Amino acid sequence: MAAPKKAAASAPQDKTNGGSPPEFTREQELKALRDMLLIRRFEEKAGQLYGMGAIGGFCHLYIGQEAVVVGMQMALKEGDQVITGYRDHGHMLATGMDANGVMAELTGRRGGYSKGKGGSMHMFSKEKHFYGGHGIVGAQVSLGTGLAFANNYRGNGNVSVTYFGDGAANQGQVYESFNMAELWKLPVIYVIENNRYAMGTAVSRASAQQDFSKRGASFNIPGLQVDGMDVRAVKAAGDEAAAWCRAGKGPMILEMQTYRYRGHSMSDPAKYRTREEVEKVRHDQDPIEQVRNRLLTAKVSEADLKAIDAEVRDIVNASADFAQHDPEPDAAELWTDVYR
Ligand SMILES: Cc1ncc(C[n+]2csc(CCOP(=O)(O)OP(=O)(O)O)c2C)c(N)n1
Ligand SMILES: [Mg+2]
Repeated sequence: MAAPKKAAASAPQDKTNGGSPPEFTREQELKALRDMLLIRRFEEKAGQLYGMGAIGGFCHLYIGQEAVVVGMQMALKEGDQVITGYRDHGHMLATGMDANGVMAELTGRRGGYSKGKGGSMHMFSKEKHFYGGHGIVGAQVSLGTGLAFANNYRGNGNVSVTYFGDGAANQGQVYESFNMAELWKLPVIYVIENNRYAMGTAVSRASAQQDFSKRGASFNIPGLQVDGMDVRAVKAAGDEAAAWCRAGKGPMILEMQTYRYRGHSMSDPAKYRTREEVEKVRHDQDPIEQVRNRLLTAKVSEADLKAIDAEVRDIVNASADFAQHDPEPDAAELWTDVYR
């Protein structure tokens, strides 16, 4: 019997990011800290406003996962697109979308990205190449593949970064998309944010193959497992995947091993895991503390770090203020932006 063919010989299949990732420059560390802190504080504020009743509907917080979007964004260039599911505020802020517009959308106000009519899961920005914001689990995977198809057709050199969760990775349309993406060598980075749970279901209870970097193996799509709590490891993997895509080699999968500190959504009491489990990740692996500690070791002053804290707090407080005072959309807006 002939020996089985090795899948994609030159592809970095099965490679884990062992050892230390490449160091960041001081500027990169400071930028990563600032951008992750903005997401953390924004999400904390959104959680508060939700508790006060100022935000209604679904609201899924990204706290704990910040290094994934910030590291990936550092690997992208202008024109690259981002698309994700409903845990999306961090992705929006990372692409440079305005905190006021995101927070005002959460509170259903006129100045929100969808004029207050979309809410947490449905925001878009053509200007920042952010394509949503999708509430149907896995739906963004075929759409993100379509973005890559368009890039390929236009020959514009842009990459589509398509984020989805460990739970979404079990959806059928993901594999239809994988097949076409590899067949047509589409420039798409599939970022699987493995935060260990899909709602209240642990990965071990729902997934036959728990190494998500191998999920493209039968389509010859290479994959990497990445420490998604270390922004440097994320950026390095993002660089590799973007170079792979831009060289016309097709898609790549990045499994980001990460963790969400909060419940699935604001209404989740999170009884499926222990408080100790959350505290351990927070204590040992927090993505923001990792950068802060490295900066302090590199003798960046406490005052410089406090200035970043203050800048971020100002942006977030201003967004909360705006989001509570901006008027609600006019009733006539019920008839705009809808198919009828
Ligand atoms: C097609 C579909 N099935 C089920 C749901 C309900 N649902 C919402 S989120 C979710 C879990 C998804 O988990 P995961 O992909 O790991 O993403 P995470 O919430 O961890 O970011 C489910 C089952 C849905 N929104 N859409
Ligand atoms: Mg998950």
